[in-house]
Amino acid sequence: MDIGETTSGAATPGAPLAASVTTLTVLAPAYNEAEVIERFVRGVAARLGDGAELLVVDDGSVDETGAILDRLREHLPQLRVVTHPHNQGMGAALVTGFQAARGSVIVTVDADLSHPLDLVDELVRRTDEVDAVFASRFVPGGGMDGVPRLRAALSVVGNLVLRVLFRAPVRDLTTGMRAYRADAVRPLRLAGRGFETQLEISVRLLAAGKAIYEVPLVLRTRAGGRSKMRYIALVPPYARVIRVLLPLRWGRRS
Ligand SMILES: Nc1nc2c(ncn2[C@@H]2O[C@H](COP(=O)(O)OP(=O)(O)OP(=O)(O)O)[C@@H](O)[C@H]2O)c(=O)[nH]1
Ligand SMILES: [Mg+2]
Repeated sequence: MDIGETTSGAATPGAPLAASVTTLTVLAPAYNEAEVIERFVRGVAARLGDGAELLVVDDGSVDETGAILDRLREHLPQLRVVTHPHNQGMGAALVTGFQAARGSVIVTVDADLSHPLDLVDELVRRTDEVDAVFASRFVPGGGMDGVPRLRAALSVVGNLVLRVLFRAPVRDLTTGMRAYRADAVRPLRLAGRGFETQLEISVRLLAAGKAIYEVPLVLRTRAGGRSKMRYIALVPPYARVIRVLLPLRWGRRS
């Protein structure tokens, strides 16, 4: 499998070879992922085709994540790292990544190996037809494997409520594994800084009339390290973002 292709200019005899164009950015937000980041980076790098890049946004990690990325960068030219001096949140890292990405397609994946890297190819391919492709736990064939019960239950119920609230024709509004056409996601003005940003992106894409397609995802539990998800701390930012987004309910034109 080969993720990403290099497109070059027309093969006009005698013409200089056009500089290769990056077509794909795999974008991973990472915060204190020292236990898994090397396995993750090597796993992605092994699958990247020419002209594709892996962009890790290290969001002020205070463990060895930054040092490991520095070392890996020396011999993995496809790896790019953007570092926030202080932790700003997963959504803030995505916003940084969307602006820094060089690919015309951007695939977001968690850095904890909970997302199947073999799915990246299919997500990218489907962006030929639609603006965004979500890897969804809640379409036939999708699910969660080994994810703690409370976490799984919250995801199921939360997504059900959000879907009804926003009248959204998308089943997994909060999934972290997605492919976007860069020109669809980059113009979004995102207020979220944390995990709630995934919901914000979903709703803003729909409100902008963008087409979203879902493919099944079996989410695994993280391969190592500690979860950054704090359930109680999620409530205020989710409440804030829901209040901001409600006027954008899908199908409502106001
Ligand atoms: N840049 C950035 N990334 C973060 C932050 N918090 C979490 N992440 C990353 O976002 C991804 C998802 O975070 P997780 O802690 O795995 O959250 P989760 O997937 O909901 O929960 P678990 O897999 O159960 O831990 C991982 O790649 C994290 O490293 C943050 O504050 N900043
Ligand atoms: Mg995770």
